[in-house]
Amino acid sequence: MSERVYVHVDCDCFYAQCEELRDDNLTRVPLGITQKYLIVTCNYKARARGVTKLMSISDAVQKCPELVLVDGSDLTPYKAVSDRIMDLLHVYGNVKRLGCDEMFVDVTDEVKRRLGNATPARVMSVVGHVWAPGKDSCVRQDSIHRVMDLRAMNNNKEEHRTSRHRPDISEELMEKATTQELFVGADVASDMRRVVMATTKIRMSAGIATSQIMAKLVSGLYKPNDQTILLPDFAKDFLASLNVRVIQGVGSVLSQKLAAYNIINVCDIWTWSREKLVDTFGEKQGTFLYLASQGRDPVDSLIVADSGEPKTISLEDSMRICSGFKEAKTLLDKLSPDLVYRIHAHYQKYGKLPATLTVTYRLKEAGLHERHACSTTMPKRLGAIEVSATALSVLETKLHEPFHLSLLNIAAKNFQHAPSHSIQLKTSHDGLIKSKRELRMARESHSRQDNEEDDTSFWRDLNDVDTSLARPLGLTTTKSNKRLATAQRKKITSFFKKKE
Ligand code: DCP
Ligand code: MG
Repeated sequence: MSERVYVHVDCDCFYAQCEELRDDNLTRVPLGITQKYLIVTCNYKARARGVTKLMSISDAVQKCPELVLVDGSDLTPYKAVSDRIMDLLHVYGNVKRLGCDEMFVDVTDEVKRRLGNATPARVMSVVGHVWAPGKDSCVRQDSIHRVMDLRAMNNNKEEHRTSRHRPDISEELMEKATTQELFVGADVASDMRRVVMATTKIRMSAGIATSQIMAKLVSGLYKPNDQTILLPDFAKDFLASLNVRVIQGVGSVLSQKLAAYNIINVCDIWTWSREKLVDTFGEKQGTFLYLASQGRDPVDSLIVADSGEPKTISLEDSMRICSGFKEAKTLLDKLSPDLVYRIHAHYQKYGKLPATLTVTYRLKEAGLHERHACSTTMPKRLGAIEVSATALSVLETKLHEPFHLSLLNIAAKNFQHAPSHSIQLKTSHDGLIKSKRELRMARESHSRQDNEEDDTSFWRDLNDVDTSLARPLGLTTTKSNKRLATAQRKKITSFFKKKE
């Protein structure tokens, strides 16, 4: 096989599905999962009512007054489901995790195995969709908050049930080995989705392509619970009119740089030679842009066999303002017990402990993507108090009061097989913290101040959204948070009462 075959999978409304697993009643209602003042995701019933991911709670409730809200600030159950899915996918090839609910799988060897040594017999029927340029090919952005979430314009489930999923593809293209291999790749993707569904009850969508970049872009076209193939011959057609931001790896800083040269859409990159891109953006970024604009991955992007072991464990919190070491300490005291808990879980699974503690902060006046990181040695006595104190002393070497932080992140890195006597791992309880309640108690026992805001996702730094910008008026104070929480509770209680 000359090309690789990649499958990108992405769970549908992931946190919402996880909550539906915990409570079947939630499958029957429009459901929004909240963190602070945002709907981080919502089920497809809610989406049909105009609710979108990352909409403020107040806007969402206005759009859909029946919306049932569930707090999603404890990520432990979502992480557990994510890990189970990851384990199931290893059977099909090397897996790379991209976010909590999305993964790439290199299924090249599995496709080879299914094809045997024979020249691929012509596969006539294909599972899911094949994207091809033409009258039905338009794509749109799913919500204003996420440029990279693309959906097919003609994503009408009723229509698809009756229509053919395969557009007209020339005989010549059908004969190509790559086309046939991708069709077999689609079978593999379909098996993966079926196994994940049968084992975890989680629905996923998938994209199948010869590059990771394209597999990811087409994966959500027919969400929920469907899949799409992109043939390499159509990659440029697909990319032409899309904003450069859809390319994974083009963030807001790079897209602004590109805009300064009038490069807005992917096809604008094509007017530049590879040499000119390298001269202007440097060897690495220039080559990346050149290849990505053609739907090709960077040269070093092969997915290597991975034990699934995370390299970093991090937690962070964004806040409106933190303007002194006292407030920073309160935040660190809140984050540290969870970090220690996760280090403990990591130690139990992989037998490794982190040697480095990194503190990252964002200054309010600086840009959204400007973060400062500083590292130190992990304290020998690895407990929440010690971690918090070490993190604070690192901050003290970098900052002078008054300062204005809008984000604080603490991370454990550089995991090593440590002799058990070299570090004393000290969770906040005697033994492993098991339940959500215990975790909360551990957090509270280290938090001097009664702070209502929960820590944000350790996956949150995958997001390009400045949550502080989305904060709606009227939901910013502790009082209104309390009112909101009470309103949410009432809504949920009344929903279940009605059900009975
Ligand atoms: N998430 C989050 N904060 C964000 C974006 C997402 O906490 N800014 C969480 C909630 C999502 C999960 O990550 O459930 C996965 O993100 P996706 O973008 O894949 O969204 P969903 O899986 O919820 O929906 P979709 O069906 O569009 O994939
Ligand atoms: Mg998803």
